Amino acid sequence: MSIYSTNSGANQLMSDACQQICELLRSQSTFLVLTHYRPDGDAVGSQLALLLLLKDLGKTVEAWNDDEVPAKFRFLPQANLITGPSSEPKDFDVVIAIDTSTWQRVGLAAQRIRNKKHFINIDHHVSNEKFAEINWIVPEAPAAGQIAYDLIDRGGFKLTKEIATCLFAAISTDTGSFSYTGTTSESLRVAAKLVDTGINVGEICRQVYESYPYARLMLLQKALALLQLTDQKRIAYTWVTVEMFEESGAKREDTEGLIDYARAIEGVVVALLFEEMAEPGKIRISLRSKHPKIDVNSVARRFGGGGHREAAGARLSGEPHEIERKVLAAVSEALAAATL
Ligand SMILES: [Mn+2]
Repeated sequence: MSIYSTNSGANQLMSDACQQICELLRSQSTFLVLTHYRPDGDAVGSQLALLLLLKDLGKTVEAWNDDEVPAKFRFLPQANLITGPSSEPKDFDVVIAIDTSTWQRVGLAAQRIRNKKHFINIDHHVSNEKFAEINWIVPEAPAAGQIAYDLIDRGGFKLTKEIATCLFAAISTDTGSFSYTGTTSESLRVAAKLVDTGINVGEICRQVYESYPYARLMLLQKALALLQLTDQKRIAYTWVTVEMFEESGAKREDTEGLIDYARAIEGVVVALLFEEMAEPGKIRISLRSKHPKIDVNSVARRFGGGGHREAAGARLSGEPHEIERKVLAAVSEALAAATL
């Protein structure tokens, strides 16, 4: 019984997708598991869980990412099996993308697939473009890892301690340690099942949340120094610049979670982080909403991005101040329209 099964037609469709995916996992031989570049905990955890599952099923499986596994997730079982994309195009029976809202977000990997017989897309982003042949999109799941759990459960596959470790890291990070609005009783039930396999919750959380490099703190210090409040202190935003990365020695992956400091300020409804990319003129924006009436996914979509109602992002090109002005105006407009 699916944890998402209801009598609605949409859920019936999803459940069919799950069934089709289970059949392909059993019947096919060679697999490639992909997720988005700049992977977060949910991306790495879900990707690894599928890789481990397929290995346990005796399949030939690869997992690629344009970017390295962030240091704090390298403790995950067999994280070293995630490699860069193959230098030569390769054939696979099945290509799976997980936690990836658009096919473009798998990056270079897309160009290194020659033939694929089947194409699966498993995701929880409401903005998912349903780019594959089989699309299993569950926007109500707070983490892709929770959908991966459902797949294992419904498929009758073995939930090993290694897989459970990956899924716990995935769900824990995407729910803000089971604290964001999207966290449901199902998330907690799934977490309980994962803990039942004997995983070490304390150790996983210590690795993920209490093992930050000192350089990240130095980057945070610089970002907090630039923090601004606007719109009757309902919008908090800050910047991380190329210069700040150079001065602090922090890596790109170290920006993960920085926005939470802005988000956590009393009275703040929307938090924004502007990040200057290495490529000149490119800015990455992250948005967080603390109010159910404010949908930052729709704000991000105006700038060619997307995500979830409470957490979204986009990449823009242009002059930094001009981008800041445009994006803040859009957020301000969303606040005014919501009449909080
Ligand atoms: Mn996710």
